Amino acid sequence: MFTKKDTVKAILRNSELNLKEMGSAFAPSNIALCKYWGKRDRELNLPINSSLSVSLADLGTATEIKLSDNHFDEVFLNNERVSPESRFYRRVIDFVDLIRPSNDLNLKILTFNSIPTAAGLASSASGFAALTMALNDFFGFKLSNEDMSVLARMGSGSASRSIYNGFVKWNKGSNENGLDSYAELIPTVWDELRIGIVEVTAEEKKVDSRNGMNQTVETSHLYESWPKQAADDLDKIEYAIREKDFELLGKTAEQNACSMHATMLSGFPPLIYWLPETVATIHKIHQLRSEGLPIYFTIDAGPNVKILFEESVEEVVKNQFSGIKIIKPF
Ligand code: 2P0
Repeated sequence: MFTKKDTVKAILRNSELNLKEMGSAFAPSNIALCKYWGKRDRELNLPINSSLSVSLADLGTATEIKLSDNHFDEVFLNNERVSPESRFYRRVIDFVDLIRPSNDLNLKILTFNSIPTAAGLASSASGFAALTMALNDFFGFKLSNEDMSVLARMGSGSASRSIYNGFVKWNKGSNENGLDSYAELIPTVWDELRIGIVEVTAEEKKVDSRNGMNQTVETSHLYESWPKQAADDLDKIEYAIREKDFELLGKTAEQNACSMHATMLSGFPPLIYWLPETVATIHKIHQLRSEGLPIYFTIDAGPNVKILFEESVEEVVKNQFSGIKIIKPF
């Protein structure tokens, strides 16, 4: 079996250590229009299906890395020291341990999130992408985006997509070693596209995505139909992006998200990330759409709703959904 360490060895085989005083990077968060849901390899985070996302511009994670003045690793999140006992610290340092060339290099890692942590807005995606890019910068490895995408993927699957801005496709790959499972940029610019985030709650969810997707794959009979649906949706979304066909993009993304949630509902115990306000927001979107407003939604493994629309209806959307945060991805 191929391990994470084997992957790092393969990626770094031609890289030389060229330590800088400080490494830094910013990575955007991303929202999938065709979702990643289910792993074929849990050690390497290899997905069952390919996925496609759009990055969220300046909403994401900035990371700075330097040598620690102490004989231990230090992690800060939004200027506050993170306890070495916490899950956050462990996940960061386990990842750093994979990549750092020597255990003598104790690091000080400063992480700044411009999104609420664990509010269904994929902070692990931007977090591991920024950490990967900042480590690459600090150690002077000069890795390609594809190589960094492979590394980030091992921290969190969706992080493979947060290496880039804009539309991003994560090819599932077929190789057991996962070296062909990385994300690539789709170089289409869609200036008019907007994403509105309706934050139903900023509370941490009870079942994280990782456990949610594993539980679904193990127990949902509907999951069988998911890989084919995801592949078909991906084709449609790529076509919609190429043709700038907003209706096709919106309705495919909405159906893809609802199908993913259907697989969660049909597992056991049923996994229901939606709250009453989530459902109310969905009904409101459908009502407005039936009145002629071209808006669609997508929802990740959480209760928050992301509304997809174009610039021409921005004012109407703002007035209809109070407190909505509107993002211009391009
Ligand atoms: C996505 N999600 O494509 C899907 C849709 C959530 C729902 O990727 O176990 O945190 O770290 O690989 O990346 C969230 O899953 O899971 C996710 P791991 P991750 O955005």
